[in-house]
Amino acid sequence: MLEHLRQTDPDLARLIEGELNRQRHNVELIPSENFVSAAVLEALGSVCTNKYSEGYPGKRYYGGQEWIDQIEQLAIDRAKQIFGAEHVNVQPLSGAPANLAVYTALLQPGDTILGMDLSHGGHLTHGHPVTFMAKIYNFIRYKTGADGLIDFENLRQMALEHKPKLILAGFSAYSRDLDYAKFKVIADEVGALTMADIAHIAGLIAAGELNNPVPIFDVVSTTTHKTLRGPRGGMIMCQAKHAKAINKAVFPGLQGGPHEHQIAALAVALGEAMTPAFKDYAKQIRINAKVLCAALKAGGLKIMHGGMTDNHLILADVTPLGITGKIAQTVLDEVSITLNMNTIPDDLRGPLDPSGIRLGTPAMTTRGMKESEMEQIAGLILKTLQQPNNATVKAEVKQAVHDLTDRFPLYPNF
Ligand code: DSN
Repeated sequence: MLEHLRQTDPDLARLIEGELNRQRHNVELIPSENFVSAAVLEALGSVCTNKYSEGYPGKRYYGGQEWIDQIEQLAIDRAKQIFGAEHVNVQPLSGAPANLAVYTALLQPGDTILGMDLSHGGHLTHGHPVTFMAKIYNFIRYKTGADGLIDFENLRQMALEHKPKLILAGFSAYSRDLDYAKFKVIADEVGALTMADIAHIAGLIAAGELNNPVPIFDVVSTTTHKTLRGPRGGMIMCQAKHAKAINKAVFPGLQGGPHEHQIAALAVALGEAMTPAFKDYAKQIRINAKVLCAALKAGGLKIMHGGMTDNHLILADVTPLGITGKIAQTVLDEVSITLNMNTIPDDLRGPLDPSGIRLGTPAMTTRGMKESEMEQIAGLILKTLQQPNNATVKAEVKQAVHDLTDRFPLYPNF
């Protein structure tokens, strides 16, 4: 890799090699990250980046689309088959633009959207006041209850009171599977449309490991680079009756020329997601998350959302150990273990120094790690967090992390 870049731009080549080495030697636990295959990287770095192709397959505004049309159609067809979708748009540049496109397609400015509160597991684009979307639409937010699970009674009361045009199911920091039928019943009761944002769990749904909202919801948005293990990007799946509105919202409503190199790489990832090996991968992600979760809980971390995980991620309160999420993230960075600090439901601390950490298993499962490695990683995390100021302990942990990652090579042929 980088054979040309090393010649033409050694400064940049050195920086990319630094990042590759970091990825090789770190235990990567940010639950939204993953390692794509070499085949996905090849498609992403392909000549498709040279092409403009505003429009959709068979209906473009520029000539020379005979190959690009087939590439985009292949991605669409694979996504339709995997998720059982009536219509798919693969052009959103990432998750936030995909969500904005859904709102643009289905709603008018000022309309009400009922989504999940950020500190309870939702996402910024589900209506956090700091987003531009929150200036356009009237977001109201449901929360989790005392048991750590989504409080459907409260959600229903909010829906009855506020009569949202759209009810949004989805999260970026919630560790349980969703009962989409329950959302649908409430939405039908108040005449709301249904949207799911499956950005974190698309790969687990693709493999049949988690419930699939696509057959019963109006629209489902996702990113393509998390558990789905594709390139950075977004995708919208919807019922046929919304197809025209969704397509118009993405282009020309919000975007210009699609990134066809990214769409080509998505086609590769979707092809991979159809294989038995990917099903095994998704199953192992969940097994690994359960093992990691149980070991951290046994070590004194307070696990949110009912004390367990159904999916790939874990949200844990680290304050029982006498530290904050920021301290945890910082000291774990020092020992080459990467995760992110995160607020916990109704956190009394702020997002820049919250009470919790969020971690997950997609990336390390891609490396081939299984239950015993998860036990080991949990032990290394706990050892570090129990003595965050002990330099000897941190040196030992860092060495153990490097020994562990060396046993599971990343991109061995580069
Ligand atoms: N940044 C992504 C995550 O980590 O969940 C979501 O946007």
